[in-house]
Amino acid sequence: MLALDMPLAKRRSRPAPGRDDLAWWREARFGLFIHWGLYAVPAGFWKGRPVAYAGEWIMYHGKIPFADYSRLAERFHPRHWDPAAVVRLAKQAGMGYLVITAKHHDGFAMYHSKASRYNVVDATPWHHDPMVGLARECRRQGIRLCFYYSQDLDWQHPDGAWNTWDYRKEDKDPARYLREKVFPQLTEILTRYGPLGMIWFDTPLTLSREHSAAIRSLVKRLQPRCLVSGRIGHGLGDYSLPRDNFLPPGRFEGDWETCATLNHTWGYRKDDHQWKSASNLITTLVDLASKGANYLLNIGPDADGRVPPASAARLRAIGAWLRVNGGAVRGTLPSPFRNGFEWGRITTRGRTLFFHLFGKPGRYFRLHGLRTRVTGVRAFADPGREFPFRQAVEPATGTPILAIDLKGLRWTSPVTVVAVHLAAAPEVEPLTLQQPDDSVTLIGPMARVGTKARKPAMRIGGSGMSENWRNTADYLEWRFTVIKPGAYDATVVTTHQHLEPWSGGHTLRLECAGRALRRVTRRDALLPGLRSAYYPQIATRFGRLEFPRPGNYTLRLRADRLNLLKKNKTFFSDGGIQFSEIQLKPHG
Ligand code: H79
Repeated sequence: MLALDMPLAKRRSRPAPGRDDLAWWREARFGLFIHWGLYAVPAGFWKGRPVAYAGEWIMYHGKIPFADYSRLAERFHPRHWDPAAVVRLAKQAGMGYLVITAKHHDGFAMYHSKASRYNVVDATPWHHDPMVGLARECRRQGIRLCFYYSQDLDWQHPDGAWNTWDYRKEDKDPARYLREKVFPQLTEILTRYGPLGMIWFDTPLTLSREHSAAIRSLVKRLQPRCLVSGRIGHGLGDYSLPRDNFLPPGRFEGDWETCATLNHTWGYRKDDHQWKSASNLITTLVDLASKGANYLLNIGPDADGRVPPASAARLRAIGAWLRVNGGAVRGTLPSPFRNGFEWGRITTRGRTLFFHLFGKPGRYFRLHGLRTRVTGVRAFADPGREFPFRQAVEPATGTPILAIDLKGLRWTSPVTVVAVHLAAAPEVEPLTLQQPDDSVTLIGPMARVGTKARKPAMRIGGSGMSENWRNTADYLEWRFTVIKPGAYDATVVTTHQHLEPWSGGHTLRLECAGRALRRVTRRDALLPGLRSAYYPQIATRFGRLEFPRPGNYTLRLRADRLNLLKKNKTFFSDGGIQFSEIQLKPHG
């Protein structure tokens, strides 16, 4: 499987940067992505017709000959490009870094390159290097400048990957492409614009480990503290990336960043008006922070250099929320719980937990599983306001319960933060717990992978997704605590990337509390929620379980029969079962 994310097994060989090199990036939690290039000129349309998929891929999907595509440069004269305003927008949004396309897959350099005349100064009537002003503004306004650089796909250079309509695949020599273009251009961007926060490499689809390693060492030789994104390939990045727009089922392992769009495209498309709401974006930022990931959110300026007003408005709305609540996001550590909650998320700083309440909070709040003594509860936006709380232990299971009376808490839409101060560093119950709303949610990152074979082939990857679940010997197993005995309905949720086929029709067996429920995974319902937009959450109802008394139970999920279709295999998916979660809810 060619995965964009880095399976944990591979990351073991990842060279560890000095802890300090990642410190600024962890602290920032939130960055601006900018996709800007020649593709902004056609804006998703070629010869009057829309070309499907993200705007920056138009050359590829339209199989546009280089001779035609390169003439877009003659029309690139962005009168409204304003680097000071763009950096100010990032600041207003509360972001700490900015990543701009120095060269995307189309091969066009958006800075003055000596290594290739196919660049914004030499090939356009604008004759202007936008990165000079941008670097200056970043320095002035205090934002880390980073460059995106497509190291593998390049549709201009005959030896670059994936242009097979102009050049024969058999003739391609990747070493020559690296020597003639990638190394010289990386040297340019790393030596001309001052210190860079990172080079954001992307789509490692064809380069060898040796080539990725050579690219990495070039970056580190020229700027030792410059980070290298996980998509350099072969587990050689300084941190990991899941797929575009991915939201994890639970806390990540290690350092991660989710890059995401405000609408659906990265490079400007004039027909993409499907904007995410500000409240969706704020909630997503909180979700990712609680799971230990950065959020890199994209704008695609148009051919005149204008940031779409809908993008700017959303970024400012996030910034307005962060001005009040940013201290509960920036510089925080992830939640001590691996799972999220129906009611919201948790981030941590030292001995303080920040409870991020989604939606309008009710008066009485309860949390299960926090072992540490609480010393005080305050409104984050109004620290003068303290709330009464009580800690107790549920007698039947020993589950610690924290109850807070939030009477008088002022709601800061869409997320309200409550600071919970502890007597020591937070410690939580290790098992999955029944929640105060009586539900139990079992997620991949909380499971043990078992097998009837000698060694499991399936695993839960660092992003929390099941990988290589293509056999009947392996299973997932959870221990969890039931507080309220009774009848529960079990639902198994599987998923897929929205543009790729779902791998369904597998016969799964769920064993728990003396029962075995056997069902074929099918689309009984699509669950709502943040994750569903790019990873539809497909629910299969499995039926009823009985928990006769409070206490700990074990649940096992395995495949009795697989329905592995060739057509479900894609570039990024192995076609196996993509497990998301199991939900247990009181029957009825
Ligand atoms: O720069 C943005 C995207 O252009 C780039 N990453 C973000 C940050 C990116 N685009 N697509 N991908 C990464 C994943 C590649 C998807 C593909 Fe396909 C699936 C390539 C081949 C199969 C899409 C569908 C392109 C061709 C068919």
